[in-house]
Amino acid sequence: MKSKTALVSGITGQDGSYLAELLLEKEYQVIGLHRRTSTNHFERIMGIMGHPKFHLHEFDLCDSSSVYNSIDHYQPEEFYNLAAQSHVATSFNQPSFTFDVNTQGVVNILEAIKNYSPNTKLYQAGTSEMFGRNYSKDKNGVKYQDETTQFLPQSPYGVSKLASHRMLQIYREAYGIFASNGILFNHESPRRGSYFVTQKIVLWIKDFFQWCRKNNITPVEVKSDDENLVFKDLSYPKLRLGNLKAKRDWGHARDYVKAMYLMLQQNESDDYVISSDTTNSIEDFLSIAFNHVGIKDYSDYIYIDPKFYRPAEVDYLCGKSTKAREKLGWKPLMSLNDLVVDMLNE
Ligand code: NAP
Ligand code: F7E
Repeated sequence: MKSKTALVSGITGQDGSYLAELLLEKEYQVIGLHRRTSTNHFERIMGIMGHPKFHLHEFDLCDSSSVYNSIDHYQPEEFYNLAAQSHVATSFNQPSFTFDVNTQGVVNILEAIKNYSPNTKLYQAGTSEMFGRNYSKDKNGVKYQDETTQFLPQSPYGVSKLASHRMLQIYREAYGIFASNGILFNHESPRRGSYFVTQKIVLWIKDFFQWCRKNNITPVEVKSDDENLVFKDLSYPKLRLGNLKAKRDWGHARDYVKAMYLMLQQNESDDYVISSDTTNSIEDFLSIAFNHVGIKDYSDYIYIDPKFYRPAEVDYLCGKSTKAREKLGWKPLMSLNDLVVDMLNE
């Protein structure tokens, strides 16, 4: 039987790398779409480079001709659009660029599928950021977000993703294209970008422990001054963070890419929340991570830097993924604790 072909944009990112591994296990031919960069950015996909069913194809989501040509050329059974300007804080500094990639880029894909490859099934990487400040409440007053919760994005990133979410629904209804929106809550892994808060915390802990080892210092021996940790005449900068009160629903990226795949195996396209259905603050994440390395109280090790506060914040995210669990048969296998251990051990 001829194997299916999947185009995966954002192949050099966290999710692209895990999804490609999953699809290769399922014997797909995987075409990884990547943009040209001046430095090598293939770190996350080194493990699959050279796989006989894996190929790279140069493309930029903002260049409509490259989007049209790749879809027309490969006529893929499935297209997973994971490419994005994905950093929320950056979207406040670069709102136009964020819209070019996250919204216009998606319109480019939809138009290409409509005109050149109408049987291609599309997955679009939507986000819990679209809920922004809004939530629903269950009968016990517990706050959550699911597919019926109204969107109220709080960032240019959230708005750009909401526009593309709606565009998929319109193309689905107007032209009969198979186009499914994932509404994914935060998912992390050892491959998470270093500017996201979980990885920033984990990398700081690793670097600090390495510095301690190099200088024969026991990590709990250091003293705290305002912005630094000090030991005799040595000093090490504290972990600088912004708002620690925000709550996030964190899962493991390896679990979440399975949901993307399952969405495209259905007979009908639809929209699905994918989440762990639990919520924790940045403070909770800090406690778990520092506890794992033997530090009971993290407070002396961090410095609150106003630079990392956002102009507008999303305070509370907690998904309810009942629909995905019932219709797709999906459920996450890794807890937050498992995730932290995996990130620290890498
Ligand atoms: P990521 O690690 O930041 O990866 C983003 C990818 O998009 C990178 O491969 C990047 O390429 C590529 N890209 C950016 N602009 C592009 C352009 N103009 N043309 C082609 N490629 C471009 O993001 P992720 O965490 O894997 O997330 C995957 C998707 O899920 C994103 O759309 C994100 O917005 C969405 N999402 C993520 C989460 C989460 O918690 N991780 C939650 C909900 C939704 P370079 O390597 O060249 O930069
Ligand atoms: O921030 C707070 C920050 O940047 C989480 C993306 O994958 O998930 C991600 O977006 C929280 C926020 O993720 C720092 O204010 C405190 O409240 O790790 P983050 P995010 O903004 O939730 C969604 C679902 C996506 O779709 C996005 O693509 O942590 N925070 N101090 C900090 N955040 C960062 N980055 N750096 C800090 O120093």
